[in-house]
Amino acid sequence: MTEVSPRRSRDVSALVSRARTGDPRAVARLISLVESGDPLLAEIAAALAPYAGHAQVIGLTGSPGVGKSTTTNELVRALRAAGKRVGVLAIDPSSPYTGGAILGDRVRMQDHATDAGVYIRSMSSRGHLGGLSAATPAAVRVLEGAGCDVVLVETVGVGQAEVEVASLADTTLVLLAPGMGDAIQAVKAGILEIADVFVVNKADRDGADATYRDIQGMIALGERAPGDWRPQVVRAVAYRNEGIDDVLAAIEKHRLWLVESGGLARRREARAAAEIEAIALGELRRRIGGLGEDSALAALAAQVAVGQLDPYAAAAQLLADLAS
Ligand SMILES: Nc1nc2c(ncn2[C@@H]2O[C@H](COP(=O)(O)OP(=O)(O)O)[C@@H](O)[C@H]2O)c(=O)[nH]1
Ligand SMILES: [Mg+2]
Repeated sequence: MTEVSPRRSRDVSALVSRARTGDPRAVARLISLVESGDPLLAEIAAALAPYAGHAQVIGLTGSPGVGKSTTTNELVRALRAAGKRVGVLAIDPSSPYTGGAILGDRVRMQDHATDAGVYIRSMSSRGHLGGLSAATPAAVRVLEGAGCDVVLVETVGVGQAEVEVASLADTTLVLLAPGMGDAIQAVKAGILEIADVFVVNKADRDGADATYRDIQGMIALGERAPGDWRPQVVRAVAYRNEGIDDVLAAIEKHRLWLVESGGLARRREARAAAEIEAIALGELRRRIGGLGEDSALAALAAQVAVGQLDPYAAAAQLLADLAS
């Protein structure tokens, strides 16, 4: 089958149709297009819109080496056994498509390399035109469009962007491991607030009980209104496939809570709002342009620099010009 290189609208719909049948090359092409901020992005989004909201989106975050990819691999195995179609997005903070982490992810996830019911894709968190916060939801929509029942998004919980991405999931898992000071780090990085389920992985190691107690203690200190979700904590030894059923049970419990409390719709609306905002801000930035010689911004900057205009008035004028 020849590669469709979409230059025109009818190519986009052909590509989306092929992705709908689960054609992995069409899915790969669509994700590449959304990742690169292709001019056809808006058309792709329009073609995918009818399929939004079908997939359960699960985020996994935590420090490097804590066992996210191993856990993802085992979750994929369990979900496949349950007959689900699964998509995996591994967001990597290192340079695009190289870096040891992605190679490692590939190795750990290659159990599923020949399974047509699984689509695995690494995305770099660097160099996105619309930013990670725009590219990731778009990639999730591609996978939804391709008929995935569950989309797992693995992000390294180090930067704010990664935390934001994880928080855009329906259910967010935060992985901890003994002896990494992770519980304390999690609080510092604001990860505690986004966690629906904590997984104390590497429970085969010394200190797992202490980590488990630490995180339970921190959850107990958190303020919650009646009816709010209380984060679950489960132990796992991912590389031996131990505790994975407990992780899935906690995810399911959270999913039921989301449905019953109306939290699912709220989260998905928040996700859509963040997506719209990222796109609109990206567009604004594009329209304002750089400091090109003849840009409106450059002219205003010249006035502000010599005190002819204050920066607030200049910004107001810039926005007014954009609106007109
Ligand atoms: N001792 C122990 N090691 C594990 C466990 N789960 C994963 N690992 C190992 O930890 C290392 C990092 O795992 P990986 O899944 O790549 O972590 P990630 O960076 O969070 O994606 C690998 O060598 C795994 O084999 C576990 O439950 N116990
Ligand atoms: Mg990994």
